[in-house]
Amino acid sequence: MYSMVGMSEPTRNPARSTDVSMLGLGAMGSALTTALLDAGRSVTVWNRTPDRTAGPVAHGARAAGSVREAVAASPVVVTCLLGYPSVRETLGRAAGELRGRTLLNLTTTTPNEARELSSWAAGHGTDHLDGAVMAVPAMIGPREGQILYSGSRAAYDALLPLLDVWPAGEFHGEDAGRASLVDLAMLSGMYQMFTGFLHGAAMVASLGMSASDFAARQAPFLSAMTHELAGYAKVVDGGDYTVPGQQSLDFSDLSHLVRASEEEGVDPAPIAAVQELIGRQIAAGHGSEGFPRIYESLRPAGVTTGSAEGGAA
Ligand code: FVH
Repeated sequence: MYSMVGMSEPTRNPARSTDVSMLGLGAMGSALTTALLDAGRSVTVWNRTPDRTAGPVAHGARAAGSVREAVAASPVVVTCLLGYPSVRETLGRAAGELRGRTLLNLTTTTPNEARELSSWAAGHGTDHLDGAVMAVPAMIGPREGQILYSGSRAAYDALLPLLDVWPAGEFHGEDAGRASLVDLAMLSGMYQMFTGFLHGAAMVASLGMSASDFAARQAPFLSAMTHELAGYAKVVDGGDYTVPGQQSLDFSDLSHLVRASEEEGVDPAPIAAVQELIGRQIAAGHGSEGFPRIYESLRPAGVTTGSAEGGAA
């Protein structure tokens, strides 16, 4: 395994050397550890609450008594903790042990936090790869879903045989923040869809329609509507919102949806936010242009889209 990641064996405590050290045994860290063990990898585990090491140890993992001991035990250190502060706090306790090892962070962070972690790791002689897990714990063993990676290409290439026991990986380039950004952008769409569904379910509650009834109608409708995404994307990438055949912003006025929500005593916030974006573009004189024009109210100034280079590396 050491030759696999192109590293020498750690000099500290070689008798306890393992392939991977997993810091964090929550739902996700435990699932990742189980997959590694099932694939025949040796794993040292550490968790803030030591009781949680019992399951992985019964499965064949070795428990470390401290973060330092865990980091020293393997050439590859994986963090799967709550958030960025817990990663920095935990690794900070073993900073002196990190030199020459590879750090794979699978904790959700913002893009800038991932970049900051990368700089911090480099300062401690550690190659850093960041991963965004797009799967729930139950999907790890069956290799469903996906894990996006960015950061050190050398680390990604060297770790490939190890990463192969988890859901399919996709490398997004050497900017450590990229995987996180793509992941969070995807989640933004998902949460707004869920919120839209819950808002609709609240609107029909006065009819006595259960949320389950509504979900049975909403799911196939939303599923059919996702076919529109590619067309919207083409207009956005082309930058011409006057392309014929689109639903115009004037036609997309949603004030009746806002009023209907209010009539039902339902907070219109989710749909009112969309209406506000439409209104801004209409007020700016773009009412005859297509619905995707609201992208212009959202995109960062000075950044244009339309480049195929924006995908995975
Ligand atoms: N679970 C999921 O479906 C999602 C899927 C997408 C990616 N996420 C991210 O994965 C990270 C870990 O998530 P998790 O599901 O394992 O989370 P928990 O079960 O809540 O476990 C949290 C672990 O973090 C430890 N921890 C918390 N704070 C600290 C701290 N200050 N210092 C050290 N460790 C800390 C906690 O330890 P303990 O409470 O057992 O002592 C757990 O090991 C996460 O970034 C998700 O966004 C999962």
